[in-house]
Amino acid sequence: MSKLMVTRRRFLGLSAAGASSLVLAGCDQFDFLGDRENQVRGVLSKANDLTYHVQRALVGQQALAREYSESEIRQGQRPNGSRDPDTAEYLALKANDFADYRLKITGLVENPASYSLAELRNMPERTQITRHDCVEGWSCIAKWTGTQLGPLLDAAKVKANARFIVFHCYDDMGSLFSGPELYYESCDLVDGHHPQTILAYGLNGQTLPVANGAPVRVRIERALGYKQPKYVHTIELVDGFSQFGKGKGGYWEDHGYDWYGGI
Ligand SMILES: Nc1nc2c(c(=O)[nH]1)N[C@H]1C(S)=C(S)[C@@H](COP(=O)(O)O)O[C@H]1N2
Ligand SMILES: [Mo]
Repeated sequence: MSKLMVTRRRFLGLSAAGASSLVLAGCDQFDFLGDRENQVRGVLSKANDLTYHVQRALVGQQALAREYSESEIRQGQRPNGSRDPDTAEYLALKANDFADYRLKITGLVENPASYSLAELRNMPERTQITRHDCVEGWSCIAKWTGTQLGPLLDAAKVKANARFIVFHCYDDMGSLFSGPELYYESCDLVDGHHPQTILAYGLNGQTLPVANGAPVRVRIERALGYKQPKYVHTIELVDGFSQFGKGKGGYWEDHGYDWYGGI
């Protein structure tokens, strides 16, 4: 029994180190993650599952991601992925400077809610300077301003059977070939209530630009770039992911990335 535990611990240590050095090493090492046939990907997913449980147990559920000072912001937040969504719904909202935007909270909640941008901006505000790490091998330090998700979840009264939070986005990542694939992401309730999990409407002291997810994008600071959904319109409390996309909990997860994506 104890021998097994030691072996398992050693494996955990090694896999956590392996995963983070891959993140630091940059883009080349990560390119294969998109390849479904690659053997290494299964191993990495397993390491990631273990990292998730180990982080939750050892790091503490609400440990903060590192925050930086103004002087460490060296450049603008580099836009990546969708930069200018062209779905009809999004274009209509953008044409009116998002005056008609509503953020909905739905699913397994007692009190479904819907908020305008003005209402979100009037809520208590949190500003944090954090580092965004994209698996493509680049990082940016940026200042994000928004309102915490936790109090909104409390106001919505999350039901006891809810386990995850799904973020639905306006942008379509699909092609003629694949058909529509709307971007979506998810996290657990611990990350949903984390003090640095915010619905961001400001970036580096300005209104959040379209390229970075206007009018509202979520920041989940202990996770990789693809776990930071832009153009969010609905926050849905769920007990599983099977009814969304290919069932893996996010657009990039459906294409082979790991669900937890912790850093
Ligand atoms: N809706 C949506 N959210 C998204 C993406 C996207 O294409 N669409 N790309 C993700 C990826 S891979 C990264 S690295 C970040 C990029 O955020 P930025 O454009 O503000 O740098 O957004 C993430 N969230
Ligand atoms: Mo990314």
